[in-house]
Amino acid sequence: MINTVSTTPFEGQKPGTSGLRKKVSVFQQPRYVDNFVQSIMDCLDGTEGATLVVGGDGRFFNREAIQIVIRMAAAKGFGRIVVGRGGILSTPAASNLIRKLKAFGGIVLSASHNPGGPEGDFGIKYNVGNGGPAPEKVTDAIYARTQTVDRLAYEDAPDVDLDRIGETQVGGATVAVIDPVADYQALMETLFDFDRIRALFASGFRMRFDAMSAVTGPYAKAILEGALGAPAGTVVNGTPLPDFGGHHPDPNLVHAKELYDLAMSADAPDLCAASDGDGDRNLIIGKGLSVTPSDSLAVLAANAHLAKGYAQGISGVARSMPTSAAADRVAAAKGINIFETPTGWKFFGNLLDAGLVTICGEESAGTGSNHVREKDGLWAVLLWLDILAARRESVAQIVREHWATYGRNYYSRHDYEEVASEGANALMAGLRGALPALKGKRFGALEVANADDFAYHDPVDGSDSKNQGVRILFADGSRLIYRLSGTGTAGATLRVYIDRYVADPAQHGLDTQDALADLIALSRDLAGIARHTGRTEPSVIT
Ligand code: G16
Repeated sequence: MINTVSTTPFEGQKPGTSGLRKKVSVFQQPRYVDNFVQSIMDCLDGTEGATLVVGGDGRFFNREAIQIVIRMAAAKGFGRIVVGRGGILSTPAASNLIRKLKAFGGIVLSASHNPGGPEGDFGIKYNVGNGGPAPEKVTDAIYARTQTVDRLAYEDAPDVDLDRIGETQVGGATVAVIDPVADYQALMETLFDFDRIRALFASGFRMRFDAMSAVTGPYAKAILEGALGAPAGTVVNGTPLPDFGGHHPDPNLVHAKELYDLAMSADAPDLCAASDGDGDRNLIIGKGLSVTPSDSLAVLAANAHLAKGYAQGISGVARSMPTSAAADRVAAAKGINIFETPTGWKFFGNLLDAGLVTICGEESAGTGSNHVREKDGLWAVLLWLDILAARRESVAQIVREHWATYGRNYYSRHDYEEVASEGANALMAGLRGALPALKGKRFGALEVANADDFAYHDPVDGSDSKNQGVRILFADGSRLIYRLSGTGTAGATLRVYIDRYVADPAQHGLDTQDALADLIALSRDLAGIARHTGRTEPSVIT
């Protein structure tokens, strides 16, 4: 039986860079989740009897939200609702299941790398049938619906036992609770040479994988310690906790500091790696050398052919605009496609579907390929492992050789988190206003070759996305980029991306912040960061 109740819209249910993200307390308001999920349902046509994949990163409020999604999806007429046991599905595993099961779509409950627990963040994201995040035209339609939604429809049924593998009936829908790891692991076995990686571990190769008490624990334990024979204890913080153990599950040098310190110590393992809340980001650190996400993308693109899943070569690479141009040089050398898209994994979907690119990546610690339509943290770690197993060189050797071949992009992101929105908006408006006059201007040795607000024309569906970040491009190839984060939940986060290309190998050994010092100083002056935000230093440097 379907129960219908009336509702009134909530303000501000606009999906950001990656779905709707808010404080848990906001989502806990009666009807808040329900309104958003109903708005998703109201935008879907042809769901009768179709399959919906549902899962999340195990954070606080995951289970409650899943029960609401199940009742609403059943009322919508979905025939099969596939849920990961315990409500767990990493974002890439959800993407894989949507594709494998030819599902209509999926709902992923996660606020990714944002902190969890009752005081933390929660999020809901809708993925379409290709397994990827809904494109802007879909998220715009969902947002429009949230402003008019007036009725909520639920199948009248008790809660589903999420911890027991098996099937239950909820109205006309069969709810299948499945092992969240098995299908994902099977996919990884098709891409990588597990025997070769097993031999690497057997030869004494040491690794630490920090799952940050988030979703990748079960996946990493099964694959690294199980299938690949890495010693027990290789995976740390491997049990998903509703509050991520009180930590910020963001695999960067600030929030994974302990891992970084270990990698820089005398007793460092050969590889240190981490993933985030929902398992789509990755951090790669070799002995004494941390690999920037932009460099990691370039190295993976240059070496992917060593893995069996990419032995035929890759068709192209896509990177988000703020990501350094390191991958562009690999694409140029290989004579393959290169695309520059706005920030947000959703912009890669069409390029991957059309076969124009095989590998994608972002400066925000995301890398992935056409195996799914999300970025994939563990996939990136396994590709690195497979390359290390094939080359039998250290991470540092591989990266230094890469720089010697292609040149080095010194790259850093400075985040000014939780600043007042008015100041952040005024800063961006000021920059936009200054753009026309910037061209040709000199700042010391730096000359502005071009300055614009990035716009993207999707070559596949012809859509246009404007105002995607202010770019100041210098004559020597250096760049300063400014944008406001679309994933924060409090105030505004200003991101400043600083990029300098250095071809000469004799100059490749500098400290990154030193190599960028003049650009960093200019980034603050030019935008009036202290004046607009009251901050003289960034809160996070990656
Ligand atoms: C999401 C998006 C990424 C984006 C990142 C940061 O990642 O999927 O494409 O690069 O946010 O976005 P912003 O700079 O707007 O905060 P995740 O891992 O949070 O889902």
